[in-house]
Amino acid sequence: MEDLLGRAKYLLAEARSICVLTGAGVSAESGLATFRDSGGLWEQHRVQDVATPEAFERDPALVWRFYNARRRSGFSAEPNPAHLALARLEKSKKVTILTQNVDGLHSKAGSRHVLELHGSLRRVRCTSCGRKTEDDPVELPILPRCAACRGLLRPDIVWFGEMLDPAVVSAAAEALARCGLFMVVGTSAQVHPAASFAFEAVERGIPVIEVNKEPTPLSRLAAVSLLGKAGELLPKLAG
Ligand code: BV8
Ligand code: ZN
Repeated sequence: MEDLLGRAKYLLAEARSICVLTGAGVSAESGLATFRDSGGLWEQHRVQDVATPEAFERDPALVWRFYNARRRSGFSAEPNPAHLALARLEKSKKVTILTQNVDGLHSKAGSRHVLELHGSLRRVRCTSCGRKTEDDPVELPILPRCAACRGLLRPDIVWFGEMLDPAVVSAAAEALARCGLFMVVGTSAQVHPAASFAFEAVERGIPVIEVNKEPTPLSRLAAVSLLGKAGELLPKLAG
């Protein structure tokens, strides 16, 4: 492991511009549940019941109860040493974070260039007029209504089967095109198109450092795959 850490440190020292793709594992040590691990969110809820547009059409109250609970835990969570190490990296490197997380913890830790690929728990969007708002109370009434037009509000989150915001995707593609190192932290690398950015980096010959508690489909393609907790490894790697 020391050798691998040394190799990762070398790759990091060499790079001026870095992209970091993060997933639920980076927030696990902040006390937030991941999705696909044992005890994760998808063990307690079926994806089709809470994270698709069809689920929201069928039973918006069920979906809102799920997201009110996520808002409760997400709003009170604090960044952990992994988020803080990534934020500190910005002092010496150009860092763009591509996160699949909707918890806002990278920004809370001080990272300034964060692309939220799957939206944000803090924002809601009107299903009638499209108006977006944030900083509502933590728990929204069921069912929450738009202040402008009384339309039904939904979480401003990208559900399965929905398109990612094209502006966010193109900003991520630009960051990927100019980076000299791609890091992947705490994601099972199974959800696309988010995971595709990491595979695209491999195809372009950009070195990839992966940090994860367990191997993923990306591990054998990465230049260095570090197995362990993000909150322990990232401070060692990034200083
Ligand atoms: C779309 C929001 C176009 C909810 C989420 C190509 C191939 C195959 C399938 C597809 C494909 N392209 C599209 C698809 C379909 C689908 C998809 O990817 N399906 C997969 C699962 C088969 N994708 C889509 O639908 C996307 N849209 O493609 O649009 C389109 C549109 C219409 C018609 C056709 C095409 C939209 C995807 C958005 C999904 N939204 N959720 C919410 O958050 O409330 S996904 C959900 O998964 C979360 O957002 C989460 O961020 C994301 C990824 O999960 P991870 O973050 O990786 O979490 P996971 O639990 O899996 O893993 C945690 C990891 O951390 C583990 O590896 C664990 O070992 C590690 N870990 C744990 N603790 C630690 C740790 N590591 C380090 N330290 C620790 N302490
Ligand atoms: Zn409205």
